[in-house]
Amino acid sequence: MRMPFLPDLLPASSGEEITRGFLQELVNILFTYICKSSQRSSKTQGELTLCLHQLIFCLTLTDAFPGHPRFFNQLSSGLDVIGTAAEWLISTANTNMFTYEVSPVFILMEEVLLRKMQSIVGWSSGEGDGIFCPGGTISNLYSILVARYHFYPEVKTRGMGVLPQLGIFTSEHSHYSVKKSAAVLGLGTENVVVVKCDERWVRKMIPAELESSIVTAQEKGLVPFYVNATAGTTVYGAFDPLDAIADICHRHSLWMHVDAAWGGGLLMSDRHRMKLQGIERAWSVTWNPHKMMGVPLQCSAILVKKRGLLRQCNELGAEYLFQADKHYDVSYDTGDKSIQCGRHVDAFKLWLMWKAKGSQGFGAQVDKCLENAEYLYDQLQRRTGFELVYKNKPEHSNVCFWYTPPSLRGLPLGPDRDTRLHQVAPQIKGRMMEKGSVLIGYQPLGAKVNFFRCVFSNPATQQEDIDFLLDEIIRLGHD
Ligand code: ABU
Repeated sequence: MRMPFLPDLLPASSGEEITRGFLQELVNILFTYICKSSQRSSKTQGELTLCLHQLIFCLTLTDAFPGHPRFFNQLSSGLDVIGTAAEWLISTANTNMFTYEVSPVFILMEEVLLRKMQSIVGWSSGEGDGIFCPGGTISNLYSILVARYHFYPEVKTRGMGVLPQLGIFTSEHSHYSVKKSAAVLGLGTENVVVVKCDERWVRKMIPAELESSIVTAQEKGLVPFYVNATAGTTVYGAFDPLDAIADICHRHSLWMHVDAAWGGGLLMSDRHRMKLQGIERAWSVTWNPHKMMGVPLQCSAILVKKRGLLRQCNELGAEYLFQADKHYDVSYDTGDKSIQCGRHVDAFKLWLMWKAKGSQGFGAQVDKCLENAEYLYDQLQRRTGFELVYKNKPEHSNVCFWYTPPSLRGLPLGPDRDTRLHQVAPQIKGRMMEKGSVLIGYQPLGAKVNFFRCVFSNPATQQEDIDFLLDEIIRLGHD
């Protein structure tokens, strides 16, 4: 049903006043939302009512509020006001990132940002290319796509028939997007070789295991071409040993990708960037500013060391869009580097936040999140009923732990206790969601029964929120 006032809004003639009233009401609603979601007295999830009186329109949604200081559920959280303003501006501009002619300033901003990120990764000024794309999974997919094209450029025109059975290597704690990309690209998930991690230390890929997996795969007829190293695994926040992996890739002439979707933010911190030592040797890097740097979703980059490869791999030169005889330098028509056609202006959010905070501001934000993780780690060791999943100090802001309610504490270790402990985290989380007081994720992993994963990426979170989380788990974990 069409709303009765709709014909009066711009672009209707004389529509300015009604449009101004409508948008001002919307800004008030959004402002209320922002205030509410940052207040500790608000719920971390619950009903969100949008009432636009001018529209005689009310909508009630049930949703989570990732900007809430007690939202620990996802790697992306927080609500940055500058980033939000940028997103509003982008929506209003409603332009498209495929050609310079429709987005001249945003295209140049993207270029400036990509170069800055490449230099932070450690590539020299003559090196580096990239593009912003929708999320870490798509960035990882790009890395496999360009790696395959680098070794087998004829795949673009002649298809899969020209390829041998290619092998991809990634750690057992890497993100599932590596397997997903192998499926999407027709390489097959069974040709993704999962490399063992060090279980005593912090779940890093074991370089010797990588090397022996490569040799074994070759003996079985697979042709290795690509290794994914993870800088900041999703659950444990572990950093693979990048230099050692780079040595192996060099020895075997393999493409080295670093999935720094989660860990890339640490490059902004003088205190923590050495955890990514060796990233400069990667041939491609995934980095999600929408995670640790708090840029509003989505903002993800794929960086490729070899200039021109992305374009060669993906360009089709559709003549209605990418005419070669335009009056400007068509290398700025960056859209053909992408597998998309239309593309959202994600780079502007990062650009504006960088202008506002500077690199130091981002660094301080990252340091604060890691301090919060250390605080939680200390508290878990002091409090009764909590147990760390691994004992080492966290490298990133992930802290994984079990809570054992009083009724389970006397049980002997074994399958019965495990079965009951497995049910604890989902039950507590269910109670959290009903109450809306705090939100945290959980998962099983390998032989480990369900445990909580707390992640910090919201600069609004304070130590009092961490105390609250632990107290609330105890309250909600009653038998
Ligand atoms: N790459 C998506 C990460 C999902 C999470 O927040 O755990």
